[in-house]
Amino acid sequence: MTVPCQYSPLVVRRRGSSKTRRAVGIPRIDLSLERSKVSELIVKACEDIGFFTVVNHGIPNHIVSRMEREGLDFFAKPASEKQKAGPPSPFGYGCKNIGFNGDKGELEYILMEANPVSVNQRSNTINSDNPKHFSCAVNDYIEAVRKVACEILDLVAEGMWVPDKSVFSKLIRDVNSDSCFRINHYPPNAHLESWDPKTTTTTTSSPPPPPYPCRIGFGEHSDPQILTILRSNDVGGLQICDRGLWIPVPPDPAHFCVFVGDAFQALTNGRFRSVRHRVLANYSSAKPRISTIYFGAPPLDAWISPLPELLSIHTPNLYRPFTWGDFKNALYTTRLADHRLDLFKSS
Ligand code: GA4
Repeated sequence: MTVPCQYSPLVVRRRGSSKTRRAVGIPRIDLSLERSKVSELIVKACEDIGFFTVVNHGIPNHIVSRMEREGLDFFAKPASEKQKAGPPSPFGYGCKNIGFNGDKGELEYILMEANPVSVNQRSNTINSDNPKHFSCAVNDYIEAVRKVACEILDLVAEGMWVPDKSVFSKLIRDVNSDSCFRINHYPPNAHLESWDPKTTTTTTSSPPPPPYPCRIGFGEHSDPQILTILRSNDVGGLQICDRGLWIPVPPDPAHFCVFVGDAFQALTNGRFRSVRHRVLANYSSAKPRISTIYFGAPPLDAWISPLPELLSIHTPNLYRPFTWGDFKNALYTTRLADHRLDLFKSS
């Protein structure tokens, strides 16, 4: 599917002569600020759009850059090599097919369970020359990102004045947590990639102007888990949906994007909104986009029921009780864009 690639003038301003585009309305939260302020800002962002970015998160640069390098090395391999790690069932290497129900996207990916035993096993097919390199990079990265995810969940509990501050984080800290990890790789913009100023016959020194035909890299959806933490290189393409408007998220390799997932929406009885998002491929860069994504999920047998503090006669439970396992079963019978939580609404 091809979609218009330009930014909407309604939501993006150009500032001064700099080329940076700043989306209006995307909360950017500095985790080093005063704790009560940070928790207030996080709760507000989860309620307003279900999305924010964080800076000063404390994840060391070397962990992030080693992860990116391992990912890029894998995707640079010949197709026949990469296919040894696939097809995804649902874990493994995938190319263009997403899930089991016919969804397609302009990307390649690796999907795996976010625990060291599974990561170590899978690394043998991903980097057979040096599986330890890959598994260490992934395990260190997941550990660092999970820590930030837990910290954010504790801040949420504090900001909502919930007595048990670890009520959310303990779900993803659990040894049986069903969290997963994904590396997505989107192709570069072929128009820019093939443009070479030395060989061009035109008199201009700039590449062909936009709009470029953009393709869907990863189609519109909400994440099913509790919290998602995404980091990308400096290539854009991610868009979040806020009140029907698609808002581009300016790429920044130093920040992490945080998404409220469906399970968090249910745990907060709809007070938080899981954010719908998508990624456009062939966007604005001659470089591929690479993103690493941690999906924090509870154990399969954990109940996803709202905190009692959030229920009252005026705010009854919006969803019937279900376990994360029940939700996962429903997940694989649906299409990417489906509103899966609706299947669990109370009658
Ligand atoms: C979307 C979020 C995560 O990437 C993911 C995806 C999963 C997959 O790629 O296997 C799903 C998708 C995601 C939701 C609906 C089903 C399952 C593809 C798909 C069509 C890993 C997840 O947990 O749910």
